[in-house]
Amino acid sequence: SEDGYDLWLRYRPLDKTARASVQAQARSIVLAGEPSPTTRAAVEELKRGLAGMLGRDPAVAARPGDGALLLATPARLPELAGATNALRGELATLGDEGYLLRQTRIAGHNVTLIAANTDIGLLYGAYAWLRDAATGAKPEAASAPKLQLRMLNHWDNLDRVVERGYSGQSIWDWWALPDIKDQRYTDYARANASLGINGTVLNNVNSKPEVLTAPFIAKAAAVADVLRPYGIKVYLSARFSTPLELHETATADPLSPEVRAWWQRKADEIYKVIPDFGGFLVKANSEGQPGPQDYHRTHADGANMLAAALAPHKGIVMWRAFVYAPGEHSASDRAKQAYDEFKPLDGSFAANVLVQVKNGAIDFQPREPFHPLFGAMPKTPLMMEFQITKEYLGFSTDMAYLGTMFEETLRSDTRTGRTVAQTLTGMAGVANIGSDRNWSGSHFDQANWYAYGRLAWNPQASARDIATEWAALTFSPDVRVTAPVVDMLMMSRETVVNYMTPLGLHHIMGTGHHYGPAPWVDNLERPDWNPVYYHRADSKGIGFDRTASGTNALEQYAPEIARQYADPHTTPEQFLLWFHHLPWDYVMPSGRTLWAELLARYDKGLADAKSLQSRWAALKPMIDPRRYREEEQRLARQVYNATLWRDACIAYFQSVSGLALPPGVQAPA
Ligand code: GCW
Repeated sequence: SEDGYDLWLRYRPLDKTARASVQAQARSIVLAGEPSPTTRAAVEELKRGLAGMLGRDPAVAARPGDGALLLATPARLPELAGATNALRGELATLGDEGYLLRQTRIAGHNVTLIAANTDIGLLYGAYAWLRDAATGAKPEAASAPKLQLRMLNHWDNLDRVVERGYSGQSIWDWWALPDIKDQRYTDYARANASLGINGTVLNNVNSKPEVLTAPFIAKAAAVADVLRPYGIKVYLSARFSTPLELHETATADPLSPEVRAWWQRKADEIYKVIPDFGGFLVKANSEGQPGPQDYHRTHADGANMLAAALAPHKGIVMWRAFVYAPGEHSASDRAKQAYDEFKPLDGSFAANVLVQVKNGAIDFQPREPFHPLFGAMPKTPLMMEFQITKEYLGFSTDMAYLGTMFEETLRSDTRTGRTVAQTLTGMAGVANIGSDRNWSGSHFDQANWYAYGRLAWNPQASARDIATEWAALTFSPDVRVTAPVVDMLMMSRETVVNYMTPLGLHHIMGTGHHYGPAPWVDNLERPDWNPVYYHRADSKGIGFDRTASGTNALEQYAPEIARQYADPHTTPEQFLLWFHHLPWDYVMPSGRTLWAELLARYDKGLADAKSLQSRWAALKPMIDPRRYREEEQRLARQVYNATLWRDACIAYFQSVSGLALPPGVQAPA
């Protein structure tokens, strides 16, 4: 359909050549052994996919014949266990979730084999085969996830309002659950399983005590039942003061025996109804949330107490490092707080605790240098927290493909012997999913969900390859569509950076909504709520000095980085004003003054937003009318937003710098 509900699982009719090849690979679908809920999901998806791509219902057979698409694990098919050493050897390296696609001879027949060690591996393999079929790729692959935990975090409240959600209400209908399980939950599971997502936190990190009461646990259990066959575990965000607020304990002190016993009982209660419950995600002592520091305990004390309650059931705690509170850091440099609080705790977390760190030290800005905690906590398993929902990148109106942004962070070299990606055990993405027909508000934003999932499976994957795959699956495999769509995706995030926060500027969005520009705001109660805190522009210059002459946040990075970035001339231009306060006449590599460069960037941002719009217009004959129109409207709004950003920022910075606009540039009306 053209409403976007099918996401990248559209299974549109193939052209003649592709059809012949797919037909030859799948004359019948054969599952070796007895069906399980997971293999049933795999076979159903293959049937759906083949029916769509070939235009007729595929045969399902009990025994392999020539041309069968065969799903098998060694346990399901003794011939597979007896297969060539090469095949067996390869399978052995793929673990519990990997899969292998191969055209080979098994049990006396030429088959296309989807092999894995487990049923969930078969499901992932089925999705991979379908992806190859739909994009014309050869079904030859062996793949296993590089990260253990591949999570979505929903910031969904129980009243279905989604914090920073721009695509309708929460898909979780808490009122109707547990009796009524919307078909959407199944389709959600399919979409996520197709990417290899294996966990989901159902509720907002700004959590409520009610979440952990029996009625809500029953509702979460109903969702878990739907997601289980797809390999997706359910997790909940737990409010640290839950027992106290439910009036079941007199304190929430993590060292109090009464509190520890309460959490233990709570964990036992949850596992009775959700036997494979994943565990808790916790936001503590941040933005007004309760936490162990309220009792003069550390983050480790708090996390370990919950971890002890979950450990007997194999559950985990994901403890967030996004800590941001009034006090010394707020007055000097908010960017330093997480490192200062967490780095000293490295080595003191229980084995089933992971520390979940946002990609950057401020807050999901259009561009941030990687968070200094990556590489700095070698004794603690870390999760990357990315934001898929575009809180600071124009919500679901502005086009901004985040694949390039995720890739930039993951590939950053921490200079501790590892890239950021190599420091990770898991990844969490703050979901952009809502009840809108197309799930993400904008069709292009589906690409961000997709790219997140693909990178969680393989953080070394290329953002461009992922974009190409997504465009082929979502619009058409025709290169006349994919090439221009991929070009748009690839330029889109830099476009947003340029018209919002070029050269390392950050957090100059309107406080509260975070949508439009407000660099002038300076009168809010807390210093770090004010955009002026971040850009520090005055008559002499602009930028945040995070070197030794300023807050020295730079010292939180490995010495090589700290040394390189101490000098503006060797600081990457994209982070210049993140680390340095520089005079307006500072000479940039382009030969322009900083002031002229800033203006040029804002101009480029606007010009590129217009270019996105005209590129889309050129695609009109190739895109179905509904999706064309829905994005056309958004791209027009994006040009408006870019104009507003450029004009407002230039007018404001000019009022501070007192500098003239260069010849040819007109003062904004
Ligand atoms: O990005 C900021 C958001 C808050 C959010 C917080 C967090 C869930 O503006 O809405 O709260 O971060 O990550 O905890």
